[in-house]
Amino acid sequence: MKPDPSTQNDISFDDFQSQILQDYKVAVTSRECSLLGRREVLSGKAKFGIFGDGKELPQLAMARAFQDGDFRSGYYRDQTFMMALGLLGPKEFFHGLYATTDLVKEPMSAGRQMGGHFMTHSLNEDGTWKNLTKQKNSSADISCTAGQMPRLLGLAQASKIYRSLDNLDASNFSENGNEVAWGTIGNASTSEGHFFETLNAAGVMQVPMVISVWDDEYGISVPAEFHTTKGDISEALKGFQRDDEKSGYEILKVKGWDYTALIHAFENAGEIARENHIPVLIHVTELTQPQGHSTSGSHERYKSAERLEWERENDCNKRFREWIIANEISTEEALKALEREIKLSVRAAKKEAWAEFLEPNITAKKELLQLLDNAASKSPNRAFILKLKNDLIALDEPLKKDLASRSRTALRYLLGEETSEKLALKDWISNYLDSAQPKYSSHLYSELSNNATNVDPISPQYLEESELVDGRIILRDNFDSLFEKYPHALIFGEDTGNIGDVNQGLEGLQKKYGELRVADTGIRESTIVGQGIGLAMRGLRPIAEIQYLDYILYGLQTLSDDLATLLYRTVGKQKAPLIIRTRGHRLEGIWHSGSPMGGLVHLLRGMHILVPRNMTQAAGFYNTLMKSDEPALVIESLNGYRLKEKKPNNLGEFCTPIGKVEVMKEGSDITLLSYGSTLRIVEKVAQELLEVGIDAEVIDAQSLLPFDLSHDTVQSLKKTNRLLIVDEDVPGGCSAYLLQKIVEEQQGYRYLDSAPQTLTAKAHRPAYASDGDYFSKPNAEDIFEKVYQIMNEADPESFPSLR
Ligand SMILES: Cc1ncc(C[n+]2csc(CCOP(=O)(O)OP(=O)(O)O)c2C)c(N)n1
Ligand SMILES: [Mg+2]
Repeated sequence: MKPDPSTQNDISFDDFQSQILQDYKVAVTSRECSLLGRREVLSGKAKFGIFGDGKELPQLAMARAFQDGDFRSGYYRDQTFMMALGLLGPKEFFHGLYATTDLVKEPMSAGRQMGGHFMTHSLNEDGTWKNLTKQKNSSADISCTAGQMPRLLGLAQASKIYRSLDNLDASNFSENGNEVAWGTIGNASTSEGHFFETLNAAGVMQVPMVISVWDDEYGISVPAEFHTTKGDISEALKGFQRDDEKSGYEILKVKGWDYTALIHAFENAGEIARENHIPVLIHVTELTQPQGHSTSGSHERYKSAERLEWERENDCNKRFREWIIANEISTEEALKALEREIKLSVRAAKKEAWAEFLEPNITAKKELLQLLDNAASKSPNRAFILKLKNDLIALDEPLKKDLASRSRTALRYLLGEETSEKLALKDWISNYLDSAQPKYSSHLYSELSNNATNVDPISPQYLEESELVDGRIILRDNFDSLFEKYPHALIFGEDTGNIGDVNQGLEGLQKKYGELRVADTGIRESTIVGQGIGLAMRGLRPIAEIQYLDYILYGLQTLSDDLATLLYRTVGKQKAPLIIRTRGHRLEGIWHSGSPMGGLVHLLRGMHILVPRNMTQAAGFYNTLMKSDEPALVIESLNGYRLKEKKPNNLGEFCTPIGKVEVMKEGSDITLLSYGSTLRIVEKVAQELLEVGIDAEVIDAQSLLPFDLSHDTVQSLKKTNRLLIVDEDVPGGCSAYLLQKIVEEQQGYRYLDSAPQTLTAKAHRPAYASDGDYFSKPNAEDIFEKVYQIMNEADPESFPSLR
């Protein structure tokens, strides 16, 4: 019986046959990589392994439906898909497993990510965009299960935006919005909120997204009935199915070992999504895990003998092979020969990769042995150094850490010696560390010349007759200028569109720029963030609004794990210049006056965090960020929208510098550093302090990440010799971060005559109403008394005790 090629797009039987054999070749290659990969981990050459075995067949089908310009947002099982598209070969696969730190050899992350995390390069060497419509794209994976989902929404929505807005230059990103965003997720991970949130949002927005669920009925050791209602995700999601009256999803269900059904399903899904921008869910069932979940344990511990037997019988590669033979596409002998050949070539690739991984270390080892020998020859501690040398000789397969650790230890035996041999060793160590460290630490922020901290500051300009207006008017009119100036800019969030945000900073702008550029969203913070990430990865300039800072916690996982790590984990090969706009600090109550800045500055390294004191400064930050290409969080002061500010006449142009503090009042007795809403109180108190003879210098931090790049704060300490940091975070929160920056990094301790101190909110959340605020956050009297107390301690005669 010959298989019927009629499910294909009218290809000949010969083509159909060679397509099948090509797919089989990839399936076997991928499987062989998984099998050998596991052994590499168990033998200690690689640290951890998680592989795509048992999921090969559906990925081949997905690859066949995937077109240039499309994007994948998937997870660690997708090696076969990457191989089928020619984006990953066996040698790169093993380089990934070993963590080779060379992006040419290990294009998925230069060893920063575990194997099984995939990406393609969106950016050229100089940071400019590649033409993404001419390549197959994979957004960089993250390990957190379902963490790939929020981003998928934005990747899909970008096609909709490009199809709908016609004044956009889409040349590198889209051809009439014809690109599909393909998501993959494990069955158990569909239990995560991110999955449901994304699913719902994409159904509402009707974007070209195809989500494939690889269902192997387990999430590590836990079977389906613990994860999913009815133990079956497509069954549970039936209400999402579109019908004649209402739009929704096309939901397909297909068995993971059924080649023709898979090809058919993915082709069908691709067409529906691509042409009509209808989201599709493909539930791929009956998949297996031939080697268990990962190298961390064996599945024999938790699967029954029957289940294990079923998995062996229904292994998708095995059934594909049987089908090929039964349908006379090839013969047992021919397949055996092919499999033998593949085995040999994968083994050879593995060997080559390991040799290439070791090669620089072996070279460095030779150099180091010579240097140790030289140093030992002149040292009274010769025996100890030679012991280190011999230990090193015994290491046939040295890691960088072996070399760094032994060479640094050797220096301890050379203490007090001043020979040229010791000097040579010292130099070698410094050079070695200097060249190794960036391989692990570069690209936390943009290393390009147009990065956000390099944007030239431009002051706001005022005319004599410039009017005083509510702060929100400055924001609104500045956004208006920005949307005019940047056709790729768009903003969205809860209540952002129709009413122009809850504080009317976007009043009237939806009418002017349309519902796609100034948009309302559902209440779903993590996919608001993900939407922004995906849009930004496809060349748009999104501003995602989180209604209140307190609710950023819902989006924090996506911000921290995905956005903040993107440039780092791709070594600068992908970027998402997303601006998060939110409002926080002082207002009222436990969930409307939060200022969890310590948490944010720690969890969002890789982003800029800006805390403007007023709306002019805020607008200036947006203008600066739009000129660069880095992700940032801008926190507007909740109680500042109705305060009067003078309206600049260069809206859209003036730029607040990032990483620069501003001295608000000069003084000689003490430096008061603050930011956001609290800064206003500090400024007021500084005036009151003058009345008791204390002349405080007041500094606005305004940019927390990065903070004070030119070290201006320590200049102030040189003058005042005293430091108080005031904020409304918890004790030991952001104020402790600032203290570390000033005292340690800027070496402020050298100039202090009093203990450096912090004044913060109470450790609990702020209580409601004016009294709640007074007793929860630092108030004017607290600040006054704290400063006075510091002065009293320093000079009790001039400043007798107050309270
Ligand atoms: C947020 C999060 N929780 C837990 C884990 C640990 N973990 C890794 S894989 C996994 C199971 C995932 O199962 P499933 O989604 O079915 O994918 P499969 O590995 O079976 O293909 C778990 C719990 C994780 N990586 N991320
Ligand atoms: Mg699973």
